[in-house]
Amino acid sequence: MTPPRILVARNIFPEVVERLSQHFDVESNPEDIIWTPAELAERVKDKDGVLTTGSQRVDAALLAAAPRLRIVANMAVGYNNFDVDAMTAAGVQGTNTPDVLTETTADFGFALLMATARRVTESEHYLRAGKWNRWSYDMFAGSDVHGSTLGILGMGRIGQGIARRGAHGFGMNVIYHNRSRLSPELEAECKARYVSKEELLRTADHLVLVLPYTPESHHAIGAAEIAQMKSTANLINIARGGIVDDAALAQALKDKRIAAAGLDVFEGEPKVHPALLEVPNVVLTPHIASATVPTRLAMANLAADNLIAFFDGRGALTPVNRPAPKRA
Ligand code: 8YV
Repeated sequence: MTPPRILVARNIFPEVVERLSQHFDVESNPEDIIWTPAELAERVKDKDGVLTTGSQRVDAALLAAAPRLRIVANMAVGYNNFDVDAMTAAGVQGTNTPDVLTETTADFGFALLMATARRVTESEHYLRAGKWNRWSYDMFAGSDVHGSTLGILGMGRIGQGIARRGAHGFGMNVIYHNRSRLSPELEAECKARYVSKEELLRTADHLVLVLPYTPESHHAIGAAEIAQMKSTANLINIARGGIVDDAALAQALKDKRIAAAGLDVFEGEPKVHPALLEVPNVVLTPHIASATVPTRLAMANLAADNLIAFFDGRGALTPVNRPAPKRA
C-alpha cells in the first residue's frame, strides 16, 4: 500500500518533518517559500493531507483543486484561515492545536500588557537613541498593573490563563465579557466577574483581547468602542488582526484618546498600518505570542499527531469540524 501524500506548507522543525516521513510520502518547504494561492493549489492537487500554519487560506477554491484531500492540520489554535463550512461540505477534516500553547500565550499577553503599561519599548528606543541625559519626575511614567482593573474580552483557555495571572499574581480586579459565561467554579478559580461589553470597555484599565476572529468579531474594537474606554486605559491585542480597526486605533493613540496599546496581531499582517508605526505609545510585536521553542515544537507535533492519528484510523485528535467521511 502506498503511504498517504502529505504537504507541509511552511518550513517547520526538521525533526517533525522527519517524523511525518516515517508515516507518509512528504513534500515539505524547507526554503519556506510563501506560495501564492495558485502555487499552493498546484501542490495540493495530488495530496491526501496538508499541514498548514495560520497563513494559508483553505477555501472552496483550494479544495476544488484537491480532489484527494482528506485532512488539513493547522499548526495554530486559531483557524480563521479555514473556511470550515467549505471543508465540511468537501468532506475534509480540519484540526487545530489547542491547549499546548495556552500558558505560553497567556505569558506573552501579560508580557505585552506590562511592556505597554510601563512603556518599556518606547523608553528603550529613547535610551538607544542617546537621548537619556538626565532624570525627570515624569520620564516614561506609565500606568500601574498591580491592583488595577484587568478587562478580558474572550474568556477561553488563554483568557482564563491571563485572568489567573492578573488575579493571583498582581492582585488585579478581573472582569470579562464572553459569548457565554464561565461556570461558577471557573469564575472563582480565575477570580473573574462577568460584565457586559459596555461595562468592560468603560471600566478596564487594561483591556486584553483574546477572542477568535469571526465575521461577528470583525472590528469588535473600533472608534466607537475606543471612545467608551478610559483615557488612561491600555489596549492589548493578542487575538487576531481585524478584531481591532487599526486605522481607528492609530488615530485614537495619536489623539491620546487612550494611553497606549500593545499589538501582536494586525489587519493584513505581516503588513502593519503605517499610522501605527508613527505613534510612540504602542508596543508592536510580529505575532509571537506562542513563540517559545518548546511550545512551537509542541504545536508542530500536535499537528503531525493529528495527521498520523487520522490516517491510522484513530481519527483526528483535535478536530474543528465533523465532516462525513470522504468517498475514496
Ligand atoms: C501561530 C496563533 O503562531 O495559534 C494561533 O492561533 O496565532 C499562533 O500561535 C500562528 O497562527 C501561525 O500558525
